[in-house]
Amino acid sequence: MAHIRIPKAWDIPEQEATSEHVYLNRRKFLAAMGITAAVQILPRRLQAAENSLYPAKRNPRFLLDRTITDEKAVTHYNNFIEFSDEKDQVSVLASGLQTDPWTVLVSGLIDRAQTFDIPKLTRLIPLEERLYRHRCVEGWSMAVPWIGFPLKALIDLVRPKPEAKYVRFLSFYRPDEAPGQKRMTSYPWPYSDALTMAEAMNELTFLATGLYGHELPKQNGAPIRLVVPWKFGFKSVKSIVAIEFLDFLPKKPLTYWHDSSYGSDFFANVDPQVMHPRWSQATERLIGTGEVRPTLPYNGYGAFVAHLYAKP
Ligand SMILES: Nc1nc2c(c(=O)[nH]1)N[C@H]1C(S)=C(S)[C@@H](COP(=O)(O)O)O[C@H]1N2
Ligand SMILES: [Mo]
Repeated sequence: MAHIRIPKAWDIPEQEATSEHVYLNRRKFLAAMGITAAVQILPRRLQAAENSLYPAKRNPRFLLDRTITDEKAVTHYNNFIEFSDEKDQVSVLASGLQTDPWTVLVSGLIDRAQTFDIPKLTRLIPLEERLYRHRCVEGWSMAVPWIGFPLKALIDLVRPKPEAKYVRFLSFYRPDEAPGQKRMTSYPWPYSDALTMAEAMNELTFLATGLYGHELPKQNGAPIRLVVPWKFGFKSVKSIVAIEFLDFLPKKPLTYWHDSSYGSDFFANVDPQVMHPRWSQATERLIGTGEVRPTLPYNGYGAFVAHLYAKP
C-alpha cells in the first residue's frame, strides 16, 4: 500500500470536520493503529465512513478518447446471464440478489486462505476512480467511470506462492435469487473466468466496487467485480465470491462464451482483425450514442499490455 500520511484528526478545524478526506484519514488512522474493534463499536460512524468512500478521487493516468457513456445506459443494458439473457431485464431481476453481507474467499496457492468482506477490503485498500472503455464480444462498447482498486493491491496483500500461474474468479451460485441460473440448468455454474498471473498483476486489471461516484448497482456486478479493459467484457466476472490462485488452467467451467464456443480463445483480447464466427469485430457500436467506431487492438490499451503477448 502507498505510504499514508496520517494527519492529527483531532486537530482538524471545525469547518473541515465533515469532509470526505477527514473520514478517509480517520479510517486509515484507525486501521494503521490496528483499532478495528473501535470501528466495530461505532456502527453509525462506520456507515458514514463507508459512504464517504464514494465518490473516489479520479486517477488521471487513464484517459478516454470518447465521452463517458450515459449512466442510465450502463445500468440498464447489461449482460448478466445469472438473471436473464435479455439485457433490459437484468436491472429489474438483479434486485433479488442479496449483496449484504458478502464475502470473497481468496484461496489456492497462498500461505493462508482468507475471507474478506467488502468493508474490510475497502478499508485495507484505498479506492480510486478510473475511466475505462468496455468492449463486449457482441460488438458494442461503453466508457465507464469505475471505482475500485487494482487487483495487484489485493495480490500484494495475500502474497500468492511463486508456483501460481493463474488467478481464477468465481461468481455466485444462487438459483433462488437468480432466475437465469434457475432456468438455464445445463450451464456449468458458477460463472467464472481466469487470467494469467502477469495479466492479473498488470496495472490496468481492476476490482470495481462502484461506478459513477457510488456503489455498484446489482446489475453491474455488486458488490465487487473484475474489470479487464483490454479484453472482451465476458472476462470481467461480476459479483465475485471466490478468487483462486492455481498452477493449472481448469478446463471447465470457463465462461458461457468459451464453453458455448462463442469464438474466443482463453485470452480473449480485443482484436479488430479476429472475426467472431458470426460477425466482424472491425468496428464497435457505442451504447448511448449509436456511433460506430473502428475497434482498436487491445481495445486501445496496447501501450499497457501488448508486451504481455509479444512473441520472442
Ligand atoms: N457473473 C457474470 N459476470 C459477467 C457476465 C455474466 O453474465 N455473469 N457477463 C459478462 C459480459 S458478456 C459483459 S459484456 C460484462 C457486462 O458488464 P456490464 O453489464 O456492467 O456492462 O459483464 C461480464 N461479466
Ligand atoms: Mo459481453
